Amino acid sequence: DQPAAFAAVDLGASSGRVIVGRVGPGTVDLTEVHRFPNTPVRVGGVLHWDILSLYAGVLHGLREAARRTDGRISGVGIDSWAVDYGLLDARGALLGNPVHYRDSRTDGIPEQVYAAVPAAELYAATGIQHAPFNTVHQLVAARGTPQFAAARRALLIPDLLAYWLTGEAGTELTNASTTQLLDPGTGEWADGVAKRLGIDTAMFPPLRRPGDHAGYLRDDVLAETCLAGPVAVTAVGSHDTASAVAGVPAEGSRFAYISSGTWSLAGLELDAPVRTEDSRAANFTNELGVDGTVRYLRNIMGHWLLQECMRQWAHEGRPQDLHGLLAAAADVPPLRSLVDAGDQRFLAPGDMPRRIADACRAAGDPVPACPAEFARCIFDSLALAHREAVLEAQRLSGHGVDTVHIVGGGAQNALLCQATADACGLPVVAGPVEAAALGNILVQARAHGAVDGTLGDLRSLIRRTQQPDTYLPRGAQAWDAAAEQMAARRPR
Ligand code: ADP
Ligand code: LRH
Repeated sequence: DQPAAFAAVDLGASSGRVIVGRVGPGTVDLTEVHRFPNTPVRVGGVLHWDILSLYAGVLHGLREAARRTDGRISGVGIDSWAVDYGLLDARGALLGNPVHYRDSRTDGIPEQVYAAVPAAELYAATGIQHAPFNTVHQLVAARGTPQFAAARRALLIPDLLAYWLTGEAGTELTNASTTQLLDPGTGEWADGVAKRLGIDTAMFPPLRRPGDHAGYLRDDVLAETCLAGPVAVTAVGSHDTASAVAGVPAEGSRFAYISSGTWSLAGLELDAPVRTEDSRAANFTNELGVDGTVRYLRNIMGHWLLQECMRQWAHEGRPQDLHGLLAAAADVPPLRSLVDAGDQRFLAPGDMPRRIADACRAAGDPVPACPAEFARCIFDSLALAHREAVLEAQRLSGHGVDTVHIVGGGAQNALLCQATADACGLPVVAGPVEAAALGNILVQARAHGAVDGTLGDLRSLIRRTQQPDTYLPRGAQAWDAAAEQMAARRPR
């Protein structure tokens, strides 16, 4: 008997992938069947996601999944980046391309939001960090436009794709928590604050939880992908970071995680949200995870800093090869130039080398002079920000850790993994790279009865079937000094 096969659709900010996982008692075997670039498009001055191209990538991936499994997959689960949404009209047609969370339409909006609901109150109600891209700010920015007036429904990105695949609309809980309109304590909409902001949360269809049935692939989708029906779509942790944290191969609860891709999401898994004023001041967020967990974490700019440098260098006619750049960065002396990798000045797209150079100059650090020096500056800065997030999260939550897990594309970056181990003074366990797909697939497999158990049991299956790398910490003194310097630079 072949183990059951499930398809994970995992859309990251830099690429989308469809991964087939074969799951049975004691086995999880992943095959990437399709990967496609995720390239945003600026139209009329507004940065959009190319949602139809992404949907085409999903269909292509499902067709490829069918080819590899004789058309027989048991289920599909979808996860993607958080906060963004599409608006639908009364007949369910998409009104315009979803806007990218890095677009500038929310400039100045948080100030308007906080005038109506003070930041402290919004944090107490939702537990979500201040970030200009949160759905709440995007909805307030969109309010008053003809498009918004015509909208009857809002669907978060993975829910929109699931709607196109199944015809059924729902709002998956882990991603809903990133809207800054949900109470992470109750798992219900925070209607009190939403109303004061003129937002009707009923525009989001009913909530569903990871593991809930989310419909069956439509007949036209089955025909187009050559899959044999019925194929169930299961709600997974549809926020990619929720699925990635479910896919962390941790043992017990004394661990920190860093989901390292376009962003670094660094923090802890807790039983309950931390909504103190200290926590708000430190800009920690309380997003919901699978099985009622809370992802208490900080957003750090992550590999975005490097991706945007690479885009700029290519634009200037001097493209860089990632592997060559990583090797060259390893030869640059460490900790010479550091930037604050949490600084929202790095959020928008555009000439990243210049912004990094400006930040180094302003801090009195040597300005990186070549791509390898920029890369080193970025990895050291990320490692320092990882350390601060891991330490602060423990202090603010009272939950101690003895291991740091790095999952996602960045788990392949040995320089960053070692620097993070050194900076944190803790062992780093790196991998799996495709943790989000694993978390996605295991939640589906459990819903279908192909595996059973708690989140801890799913993680133990990952530990038994995947081979992570371990990086042991080497002397942390240089990092202690760097952390002090960085703290002294920040405005109080
Ligand atoms: P996202 O899900 O946000 O699109 P990923 O988890 O796919 O991101 O991670 C992408 C990042 O991983 C890239 O920006 C790149 O810097 C890093 N990465 C990818 N492959 C490698 C590799 N072989 N070695 C080191 N780093 C890598
Ligand atoms: C990572 C991610 C992150 C969010 C950001 C918008 O892909 O989902 O967790 O904060 O995108």
